[in-house]
Amino acid sequence: MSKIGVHSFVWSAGSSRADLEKALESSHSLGFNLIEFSYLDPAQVDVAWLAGRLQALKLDVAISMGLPPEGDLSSEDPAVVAKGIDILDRAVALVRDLGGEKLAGILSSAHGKQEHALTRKGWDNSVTALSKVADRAKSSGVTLNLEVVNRFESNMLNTAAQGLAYIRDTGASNVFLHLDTFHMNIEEADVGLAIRHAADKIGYVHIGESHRGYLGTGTIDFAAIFDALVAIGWDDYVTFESFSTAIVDKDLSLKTAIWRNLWNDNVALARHARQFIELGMETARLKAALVQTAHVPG
Ligand SMILES: [Mn+2]
Repeated sequence: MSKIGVHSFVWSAGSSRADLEKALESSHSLGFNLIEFSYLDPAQVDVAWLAGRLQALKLDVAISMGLPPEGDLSSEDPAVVAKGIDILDRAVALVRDLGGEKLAGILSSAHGKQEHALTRKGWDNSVTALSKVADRAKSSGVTLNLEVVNRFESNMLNTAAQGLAYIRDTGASNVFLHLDTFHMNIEEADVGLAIRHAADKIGYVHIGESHRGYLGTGTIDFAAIFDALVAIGWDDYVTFESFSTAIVDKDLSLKTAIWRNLWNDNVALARHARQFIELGMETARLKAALVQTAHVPG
């Protein structure tokens, strides 16, 4: 059995109690083990209630986010960096208060297409600021998982190797990579090799298709990805992420350029994704066992 999660935007981009309840119940009834929410504002959402519902349904939780331009840790403006630190500290507190362990997403820079290349000073500012956040997050038992995204969504960490260099510079033990097959498919020389190379620093995984719709209906070689995950002994969460114009979050849908309607029936989509990941991982385990089995004349 694999540990399989689902991004709540498969269900709803709303954060009303009814929207959250629907997302929780849908995830639970389809057999997912984790639900990922985009950052929820504790001023709008009853965090204690949500933590209780997660526990009652035995669902693990992860929070993801992308820093806004005004909180870009890689800015050369100290006030912008300070704002980014504040945003991340709040997100760490939310993960802790929900009973989770993982903060994920674009945490080292702003999320969005940039009009300038990252500077050395920007890299250093980000490393220094994120190290502080990571240090404080330790006492909450929260890890920071840096999503490596394609060039159109950040000018900082576009490959797993860049992410490894960044983590090395922080010197922190609770900072990991958040890898996403959609982004890796655009930037990595070889997705499977990149997973193997980054093995001991991977903290979270997103599974998404090349067009962000139904798994297996795009161009990503998922067999190679499942093989790599099995080869590195991955036994943590693999979370399905998919976007369609059927469910619109004003901010995220624009930043991720969701212009097409790739599905309407989210239950059918999520059921298919869960089966696809489960079967893919199981098949990869069977293959790994086969190549290790020597049949000799008895
Ligand atoms: Mn992702």
